[in-house]
Amino acid sequence: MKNILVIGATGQIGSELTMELRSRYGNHHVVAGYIKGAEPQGVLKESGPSAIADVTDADAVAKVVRDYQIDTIYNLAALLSVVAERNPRLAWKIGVDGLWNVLEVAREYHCAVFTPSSIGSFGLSTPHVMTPQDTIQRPSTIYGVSKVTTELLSDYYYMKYGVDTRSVRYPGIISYVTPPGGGTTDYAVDIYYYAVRGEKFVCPIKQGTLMDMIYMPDALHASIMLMEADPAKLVHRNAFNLASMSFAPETIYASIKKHMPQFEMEYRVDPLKQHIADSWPDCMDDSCARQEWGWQPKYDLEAMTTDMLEKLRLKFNN
Ligand code: AKB
Repeated sequence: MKNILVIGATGQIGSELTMELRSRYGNHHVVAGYIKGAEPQGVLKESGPSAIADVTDADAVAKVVRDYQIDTIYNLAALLSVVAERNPRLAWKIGVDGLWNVLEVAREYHCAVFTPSSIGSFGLSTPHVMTPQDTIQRPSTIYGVSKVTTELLSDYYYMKYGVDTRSVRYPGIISYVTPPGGGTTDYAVDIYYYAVRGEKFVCPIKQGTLMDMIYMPDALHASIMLMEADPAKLVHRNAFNLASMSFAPETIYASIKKHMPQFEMEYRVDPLKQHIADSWPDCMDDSCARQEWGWQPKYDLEAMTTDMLEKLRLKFNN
């Protein structure tokens, strides 16, 4: 990777991935791609180049790729599961038609492409415990349908045109920097904000609902590691199960309570979020990622809670 374009650079993952890539490859080698109305701010804007890169406009993406001699694209443009369910057409336009545009540009300009998939690519008929790498993928959400399609389309471009496509199935990502917007796993981020602000948390997910989660530093590390991996060792490409920790609401609550005994939580289940959560794995088997490119997470729930609380206290000055 010499010159990298991050599409969706001002989003939850993109804002941190862009900065991490800049620290590794040099500020001027990483372009923050954004859409109108979501311009980079602060250090993201000042530390390196940025350009409009809207996946629904193939010419605009091609121009950035040409202007900056891009050889690797991180395509993070997507709507998360809950918002996608409210606007399925837009979710498809960004997630699938957008990827098609990116892959066409990548084919023409010989770029490698990373397009994340998700635990959302699985459905009720998928084995929920230690979900295998290769298994049933019949999701019931448009988010899942588009994620399965992006996995297949990425494989297709690799097989037919030799485009170097790679991907992981992200669990719910937890971070203290940029809040997520409209995901089913967002509760596991929100809960820390409520705890640090000293407020009671109302959990939209039922007790006992297990989902895979990952702390942002591990998610970033995995995404970069995979793109740097030796292609000769990759049996799979789109997309690797990526696991780190799996917990239910009562477990993350207990983890926070160890640091803040006065913290309170009650349940008020959101039917849409619960329906989506119930269709996703309890925990994935990520042994292919471990074997093929050496994936190994650093954070478990306790280490993440300690770091999240510390960083959020600094952020809110309390
Ligand atoms: C969501 O909840 O929609 C995302 C995901 C797990 O893909 N965080």
